[in-house]
Amino acid sequence: MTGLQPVDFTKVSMEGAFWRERLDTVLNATIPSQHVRLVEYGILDSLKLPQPPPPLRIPIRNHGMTTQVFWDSDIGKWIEAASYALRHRRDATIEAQIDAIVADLEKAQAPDGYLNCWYLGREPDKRWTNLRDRHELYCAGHMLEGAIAYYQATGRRKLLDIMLRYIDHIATVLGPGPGQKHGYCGHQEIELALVKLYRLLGERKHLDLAVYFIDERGRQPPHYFDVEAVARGDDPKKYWFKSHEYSQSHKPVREQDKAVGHAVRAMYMYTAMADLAAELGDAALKRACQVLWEDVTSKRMYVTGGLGPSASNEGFTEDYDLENDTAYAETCASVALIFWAQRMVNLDCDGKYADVMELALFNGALAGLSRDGTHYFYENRLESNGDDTRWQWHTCPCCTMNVSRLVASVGGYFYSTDEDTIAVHLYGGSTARLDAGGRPVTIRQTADYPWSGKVRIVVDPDAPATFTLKLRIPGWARGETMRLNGEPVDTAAKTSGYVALRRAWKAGDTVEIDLPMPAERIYAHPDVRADVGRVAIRRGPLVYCAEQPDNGKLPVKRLRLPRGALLEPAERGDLFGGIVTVVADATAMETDDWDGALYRQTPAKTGDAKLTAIPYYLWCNRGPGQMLVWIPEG
Ligand code: FUB
Ligand code: ZN
Repeated sequence: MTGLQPVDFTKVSMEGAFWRERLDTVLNATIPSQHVRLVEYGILDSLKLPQPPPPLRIPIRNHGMTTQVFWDSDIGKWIEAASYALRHRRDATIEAQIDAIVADLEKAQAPDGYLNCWYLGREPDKRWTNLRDRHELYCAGHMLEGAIAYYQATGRRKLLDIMLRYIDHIATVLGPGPGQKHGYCGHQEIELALVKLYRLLGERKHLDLAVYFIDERGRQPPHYFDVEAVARGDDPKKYWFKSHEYSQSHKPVREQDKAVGHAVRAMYMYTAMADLAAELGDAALKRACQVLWEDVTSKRMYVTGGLGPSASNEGFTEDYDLENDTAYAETCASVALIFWAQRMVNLDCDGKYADVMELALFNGALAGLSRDGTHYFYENRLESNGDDTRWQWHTCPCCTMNVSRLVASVGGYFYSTDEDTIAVHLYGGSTARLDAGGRPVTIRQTADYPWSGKVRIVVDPDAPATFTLKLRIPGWARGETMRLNGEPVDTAAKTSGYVALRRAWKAGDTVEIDLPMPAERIYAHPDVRADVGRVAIRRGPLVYCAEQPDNGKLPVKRLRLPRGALLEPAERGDLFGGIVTVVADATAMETDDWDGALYRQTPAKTGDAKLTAIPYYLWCNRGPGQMLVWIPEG
């Protein structure tokens, strides 16, 4: 495998207030409450086979699908999140809950290894007839990730063995051989799960299957999804989503240079491509990832790290089409962008990837989870009229467990290593037990990140050792300083966003980094029509928004931020357990002299106002209300 290796989250203990709070909330509230919902909504019952299937809980919609088809994936994702929780602390209740699921899966599994509870329960003779829409392999991928995580947490193999049998079955049905279906999943996911399995067990057949799915995708003519549509008696021209761009199967993956279609599918696929580029040293796959990265981040990403403006395809549309009040920006897409960014940073150790990983983590993804840990956003608007509310559950609960598995394993995004390097990608109070080429090293970060950019890092190798410590200087940082044992370090000498300190490290060596965090204005490219004449506020890694509860009775949408107004950070111990807000002298458009007119010849008068902005990820925790990320300027 080429490049850096990520450091497992179990090696990084989160101690700083910010991540400790989010992590404890997810462990104590989110993951247990998700199990309650899986029971309440009949999702776990769907594993209890054989039995006559009850009526659908979620009716078939006009595109011929019910999200109930992929309930197995929701269960797999919960097992994964819950298993990560177990690696923080064992919990007999959670283990019993997972074991009960495993017992049901064991009973449900067909003698040939097949295991998809939708098909086994409802359409037993239609297995593998609609890879395009029906998520069979997607479900297998998530269940496999759950099985790997549970095995790693407890050493219990039953679920892993069940899934190994299923994967063997999949490899007999699908593949390049005669008599096999030359198909792949309409919703990518299994590819990255198979790479995880390969990394766990080292069996080449699992990597080969991932390679097959990636290489076969988009090969045509004929297109596999059209062939299977005809075979099941459907007209491929009547495909609801019209184009195979929806599932990124419109051309072979190495030829793709634009991020198109469904955003979560795209991100999972790019993640697997980057994984395979690292495993195989495949330069063409790596190049495709780099080209797609530039496309996504230079023309198709929200300032929050959200992806996909459109609800109709849950994904990408046109360059610079980044509407705010209708933004889809699914939580899953930001979570999956973090996965992809992590793979890219390990391929190249370039800070531009870590910058986006951090952006999506603190903004697009975290916004998906409420402060109490039991309410969610699926769509992440960047502007609200006050009609958005967080929900407790969803007919499509994919985002809930994506955000819990992310937060439960957040320490895994902080570091990576190779035999001679420890790279620090993220900052935050933590203690990490790492290994630089067989030399054990403890790294302690003391920081009040993301509220302050002052970070103190103590490096404690078990025995003096020579290696390179790479420290990321975030792309947003200006005027940063660094000291090593009190001596200034020239941060201008950084390469690709990282300062590399190579030396014989000894216990107690200390690096102090100061990343000044002024609140600053961000402007969008002029072709982002939705943001013309508007400005966003960012401080460090956090994007801010103006939300109604902090801005009095005046509707937030009437606020304007003058170009010259000072943006002042303000510590607010009374809000959300202690945060930094940004305040500014603003103006507000007045309406009291409009006398009911809709139009008139003169613009609205403006009066003085005060603007208070909070971190975007915290919005809509005090009930619905107006919210703006992009504030009109002037
Ligand atoms: O289709 C499975 C998941 O549900 C997708 O990743 C989400 O976008 C939602 O459609
Ligand atoms: Zn989702």
